[in-house]
Amino acid sequence: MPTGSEVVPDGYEFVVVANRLPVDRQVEADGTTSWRRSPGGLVTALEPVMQKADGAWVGWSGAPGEADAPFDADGMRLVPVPLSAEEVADYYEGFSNATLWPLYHDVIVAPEFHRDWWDAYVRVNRRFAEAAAEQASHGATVWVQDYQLQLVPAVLRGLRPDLRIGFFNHIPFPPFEIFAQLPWRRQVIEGLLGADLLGFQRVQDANNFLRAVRRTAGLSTRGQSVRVQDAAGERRVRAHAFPISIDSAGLDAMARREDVVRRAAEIRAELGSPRRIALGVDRLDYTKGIRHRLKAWGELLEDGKVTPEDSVLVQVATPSRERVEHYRVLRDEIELTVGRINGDHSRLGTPAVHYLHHSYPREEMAALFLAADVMLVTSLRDGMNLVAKEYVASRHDERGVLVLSEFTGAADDLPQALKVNPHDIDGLKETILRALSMPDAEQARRMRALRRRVLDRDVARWADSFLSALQGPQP
Ligand code: GDG
Repeated sequence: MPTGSEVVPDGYEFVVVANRLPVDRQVEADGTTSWRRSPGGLVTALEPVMQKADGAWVGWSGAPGEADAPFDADGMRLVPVPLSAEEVADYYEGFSNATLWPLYHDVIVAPEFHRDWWDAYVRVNRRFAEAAAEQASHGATVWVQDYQLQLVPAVLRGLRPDLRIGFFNHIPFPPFEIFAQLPWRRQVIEGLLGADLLGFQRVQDANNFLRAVRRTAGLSTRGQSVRVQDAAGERRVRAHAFPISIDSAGLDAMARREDVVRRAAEIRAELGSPRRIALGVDRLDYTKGIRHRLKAWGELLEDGKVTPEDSVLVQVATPSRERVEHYRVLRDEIELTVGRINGDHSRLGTPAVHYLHHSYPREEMAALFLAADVMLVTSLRDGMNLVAKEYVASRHDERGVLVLSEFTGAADDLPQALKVNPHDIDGLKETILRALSMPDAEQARRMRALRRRVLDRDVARWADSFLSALQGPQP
């Protein structure tokens, strides 16, 4: 795939800056390097824009050490940014995933504040900004992604005042009372204010950000915008909600494929149809409420409201951030709980819970969605939750019930789902029972309405609306 490292003299008109490149670096047995496309909603959404606009993507390869030279793939320029092993530990696993991630998710676990992690975050953000500044043509649009890179907008503006800079936060932005704990809150706000447009998942997140601007930077806001003064003069920065979505048509088409439909029937048969299947699909993360879901399911078995003969819970828990302590502890807790539930309730050949700590191909995920009677999304806090939208996009048969936590961004977008407060275990149990026994006609009515929304508001529309707000005339 790589085609050399020649520098394009004029630079690129559209530059995405994200922690990760949309490819994974593979080292082959003979020591050579190859790149494998890592499929994800973001790259699917941005690929057409990239190809049309002459685009570059700046990001880390996922492996520590020296960075490879920039190369071209799938119609875009990929620009690897190097991270040393220590920077991976301090900037990525440390400040991003053990400070910001818990802080921005309602402190479900306690965030850790370490000055050397912060120093690494500052250093690495500067490096990403410098790499973007080198790639962008005069007046280019640069779109910075997510919480790992909140300082990039201001550094980039300092280096290249000619650019149009956007930032999108994929995770929640916390209420000021929580954000205020961050020892470097002012620097983070100033970093973000380097952008022209800040995108958030929910209106609430944009409002939390604007309040943090007032409280931390002492600036006054007007509606959804704030005036800032910097070296280049006075600018207006806007903060709005742009709820992200998925490649709905792509997933709908995949779920209609004959092999996927056949595989879904196979899964149902393997699990002992007509058993009802409840499904959870999450990265193994404490924000996803997997323990709450297991608690509710365990109690339903305990109460005899579900039995392993009539229902089964399938929990896919994709391995995630396994070098971060809280994630190791969570995995142990979940596996202990699953073991207990199965020990207490399973029958030979009929487990009460299927727990799968793997990552699966997209086709298998689509087949699982299509096979599941009930989808359980019980996050304690979630920026959006794409799994909820993927379940809906897969259900061309207009069957299945989505149980959805109120604490997800998706809850604002999917009003016909059955809403739950995952902390209310009794409420969660009742809702699961209601979902398991919902009549076909009601399932169809709800699913039809959900599908209209998910198919209409897809990820391409999300990218278009953000980029037209960013590139349009500045108010
Ligand atoms: C962050 C925010 C926001 C999971 N297991 C497998 C697999 N997946 C895919 C899902 C889905 C994606 O990973 C997970 O997306 P989520 O939105 O559910 O959650 P986060 O990873 O926490 O994402 C979140 C998102 O950013 C986008 O802005 O919605 O709130 O936290 O697409 O299907 N895919 C495959 N195999 C697996 O085993 N192929």
